[in-house]
Amino acid sequence: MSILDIRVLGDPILRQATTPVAEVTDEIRRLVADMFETMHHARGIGLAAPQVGRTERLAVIEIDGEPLVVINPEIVERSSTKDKAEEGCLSIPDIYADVERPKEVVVRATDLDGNEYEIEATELLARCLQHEIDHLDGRLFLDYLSVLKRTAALAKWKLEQNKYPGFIRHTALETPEERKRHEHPDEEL
Ligand code: K1U
Ligand code: ZN
Repeated sequence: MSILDIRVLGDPILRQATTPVAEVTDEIRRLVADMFETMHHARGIGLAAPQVGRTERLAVIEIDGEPLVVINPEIVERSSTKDKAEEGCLSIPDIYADVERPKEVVVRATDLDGNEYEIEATELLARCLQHEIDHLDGRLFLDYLSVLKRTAALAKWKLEQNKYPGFIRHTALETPEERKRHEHPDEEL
């Protein structure tokens, strides 16, 4: 398994729509294993293929030790009730903002055995699924912010982005101090 580089804001791949996975092959399973390893190393709760420079429509999530692989995911139902909570993004390190999203969603996806399934999600899982599916459609959480908040977030990012030449975050090379700095402020090691 390998820790992959993560593409950061400014890399055009983060704005491209992905291509559905035609067949779940061993190559797809290897990509998924590498994405889990990368997500764990970066201390995230989700990771979508474009974030590691790939165009396949798939993402991985792990919340409370429960791994979830979503291949070709689609949201088939959204609650009308909305919820606002803070989000971060491994492709926009150190920038956080409150985002309003449907509180509950039903997602249809394919698993690693090639079987279709549906998952009803609430709370953080619902939020994370929406965040990852947005990545697969070329959307980022910044797109939901007011002009004022987006401008402030982008101004902060301007000060950070020179740390990532070529829009690449060399995840495997980050020192323990850097990894700790990128953690969400509420998180404890
Ligand atoms: O896709 C990504 O960039 C991963 C992202 C997923 C995510 C976090 C928060 C809400 C929705 C989706 C992260 O894992 S960011 C790091 C993180 O663990 C975190 C940040 C803010 C709140 C909770 C967790
Ligand atoms: Zn993200």
